Amino acid sequence: MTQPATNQADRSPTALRRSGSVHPIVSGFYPDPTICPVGEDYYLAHSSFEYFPGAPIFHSKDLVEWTQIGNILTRRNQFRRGDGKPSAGIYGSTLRHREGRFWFITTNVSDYNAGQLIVHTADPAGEWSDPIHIPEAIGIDPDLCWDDTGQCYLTWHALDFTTGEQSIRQAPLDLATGRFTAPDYPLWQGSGLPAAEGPHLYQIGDYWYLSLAEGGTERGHCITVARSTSPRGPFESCPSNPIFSRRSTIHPVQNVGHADLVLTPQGEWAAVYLGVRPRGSTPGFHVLGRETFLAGIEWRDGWPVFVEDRFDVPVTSTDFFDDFTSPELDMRWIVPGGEPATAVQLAESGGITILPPSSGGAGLLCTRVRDLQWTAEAAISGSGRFLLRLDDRHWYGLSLEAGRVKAQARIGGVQQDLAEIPATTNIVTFRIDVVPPSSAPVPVGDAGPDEVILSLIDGGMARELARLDGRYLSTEVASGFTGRVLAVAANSHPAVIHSVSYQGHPD
Ligand code: 6LW
Repeated sequence: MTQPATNQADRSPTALRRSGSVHPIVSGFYPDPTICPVGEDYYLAHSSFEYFPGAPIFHSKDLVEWTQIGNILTRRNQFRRGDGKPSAGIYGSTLRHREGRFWFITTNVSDYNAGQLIVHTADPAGEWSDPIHIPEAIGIDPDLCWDDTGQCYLTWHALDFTTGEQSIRQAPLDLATGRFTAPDYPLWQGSGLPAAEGPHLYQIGDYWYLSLAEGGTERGHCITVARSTSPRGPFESCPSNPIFSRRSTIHPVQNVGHADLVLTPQGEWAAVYLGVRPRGSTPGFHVLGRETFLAGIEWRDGWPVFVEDRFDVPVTSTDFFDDFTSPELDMRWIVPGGEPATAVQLAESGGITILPPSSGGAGLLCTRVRDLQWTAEAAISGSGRFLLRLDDRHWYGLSLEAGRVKAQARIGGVQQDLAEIPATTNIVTFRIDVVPPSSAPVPVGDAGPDEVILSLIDGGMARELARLDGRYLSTEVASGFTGRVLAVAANSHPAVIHSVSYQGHPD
């Protein structure tokens, strides 16, 4: 039986919408959060899958307001490309700080035979080290902890990528070499639900607490915990597991799991965790990927209890205007399966040239969508595309080539031109609007999560070329672990992108 995560008397949708747990602290496709405190500061990192640079890292002073300070994996020798397929690449991770140094351990599933991957640094906003691989630890979701003797332990979700056999395992680790200093062994395997993942160990008082995500990262996701007097176990399962879940509830944030606990300088505990905001008629469609949320943690009878509305999380602006005049690309820009340096040339007069894939580059540049409703525009000349994409088989967009403007859609194996008109100016401005669905998601309705409007700005007015159901750009339809991104791309010729603007429209 799940303990009531809070003592809220009123759990109606209206009441829940007022609770601070409705808004993410980092909105958009920033999943698998891992957090560490350093003095009065907090640092937060995320999985990033096939996108490069990988593992975005954020900073905060209050756990609520976060600013991205960089990406951890910025060199290909840290993040070997592999097949670059959708939802491959960088999975769940752990960020820790010890004796003046930051440690980040993760899995590149595009290079899974290399085992877990560790990088470290003294400056989290700067360059991180070359990788230390741990070939004895095949699987995902690695965690690092240290006991009072300074012995480091690697705990991870051992996964045989061919047989699918899986378990939570641990080994004492030599961080300098990435080698086990003794054979690995099984640890607590969770409360019995499938997909026990995301292990994190914390030494708190007389106990070592081991938290897990169980149930899989969909609607059955939950957080469980066990404790022991040793990091090696044996572990005692919490009698009220799962200690946090939204399964079988009407809460607007679902799929909650994959938590990491953090101790504040004031001696209180909190937790970051992932969740999704599904919209539309059943089964509900989430389009921004898994986002990062914040809860308080109270201790009752020696066990952690989630207090989901401890923090009031405001909606913060995610708006931007980029004319690419800065000497380097802004850290928001990422490339699926490739690297910006081979896809993009900064033009001296501002703007960028995106080279077509035939040149050997990825042919596009992306940035995460961070709001449920928003408007974006891109000024393009010559040849080019402006897309809302989930992956290379699920996207809606506008294309300029040979003086012709097209609205297009790709859903799975089907691609369709939806409208075609002549371009009326050398530099065209494409606009994408995402708005609520026109049909209300009544209990038995068939509404998608939103509608995507593709327009050409013509004579200062938005000329609508297509209006599409957003459900086909959701994770429930496309599958995988990522979320929507905005993309500017080349056609068969190089694209000149003069500027991109984005404006969120909060609920
Ligand atoms: C993550 C693991 C998971 O590493 O999905 O569903 C993986 N659970 O914890 C990618 O987010």
